[in-house]
Amino acid sequence: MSDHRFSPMPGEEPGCHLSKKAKVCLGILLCVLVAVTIVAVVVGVLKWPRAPPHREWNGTGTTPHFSEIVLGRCYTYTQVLWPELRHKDCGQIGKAFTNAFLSKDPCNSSEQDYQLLLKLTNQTTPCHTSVFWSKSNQLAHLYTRVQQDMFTLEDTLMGYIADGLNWCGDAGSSEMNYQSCPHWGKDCINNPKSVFWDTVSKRFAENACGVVQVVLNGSISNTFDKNSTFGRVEIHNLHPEKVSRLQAWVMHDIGGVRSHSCSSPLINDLKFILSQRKISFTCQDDYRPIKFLQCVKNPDHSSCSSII
Ligand code: N1C
Repeated sequence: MSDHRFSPMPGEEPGCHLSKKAKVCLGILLCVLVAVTIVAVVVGVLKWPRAPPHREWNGTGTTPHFSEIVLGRCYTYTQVLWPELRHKDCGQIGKAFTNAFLSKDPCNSSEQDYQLLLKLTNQTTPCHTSVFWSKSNQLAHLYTRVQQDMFTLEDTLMGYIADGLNWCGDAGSSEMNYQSCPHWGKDCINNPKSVFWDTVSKRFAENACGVVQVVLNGSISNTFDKNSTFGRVEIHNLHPEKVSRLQAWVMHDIGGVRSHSCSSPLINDLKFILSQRKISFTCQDDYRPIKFLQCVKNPDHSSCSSII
């Protein structure tokens, strides 16, 4: 008969036949193994190839939650404000926007980078509705907010999405740089944001037709600046076959200085450029509908009591 023993014999240790010495050795071996594993894990974590840190620039970094803001603004514009554009694919637009600058050298941005984004956001606005501006951002937008049939670039889908945001990436990383972005003057001119505004401003001007308007700031020294986006990009991209006239409104701050008016040589420079481009030009100081808006903010100023 076979020996079916389930309990140890007297004096025999249950289930284990190792000597005490062997057990100590095994314990030490186990400890060494655990220690080696811990060291290996720590070294592995420390030496794991991590994305190199972003370069440091002099400009403000990418706006926090950039992608979410772009997506939210796109849906607000296409689903709420202009439902005739509800067919626009905001997911694609968001991707095209980030792909335009992610994993790329932020000092080597080009018009080409934004071509898909431009295509996805194309939009036609009626003739006689384009409003350009230079150094008069707030006032020009107050004007088009009241005159709802007029459009600044920021009243179009692309301008609405990007207005006030910052963005840049890095050639060595697929992430956005939230710390800093190249500054136009201190780092490089071909940065993603400057190239973007030049590119979309060019398209905005190319698409304009009929009588177009520009709101200029007559209370600063560079009322018309040949190096501004308006002076450098937009006036040179208006199509004379489509644009019959540029109407300038030279606005002066309420109670502010009058640095330039329609009769200033600076405004003549603008007139001259347009005459060369075969576009007629008219100019008016302190256009009443816009002056009214300035007066809403300064109702007690003496210059506001006589405009009605
Ligand atoms: O350089 P600017 O003005 O003459 O540019 C304004 C001009 C407008 O007519 C717009 O169509 O160019 C277009 N444009 C914008 O719409 C825009 N939104 C925000 C140009 N720039 C725009 N920004 C930012 O303001 C951008 O960062 C750019 O550098 C400034 C230019 O403002 P500006 O000098 O007063």
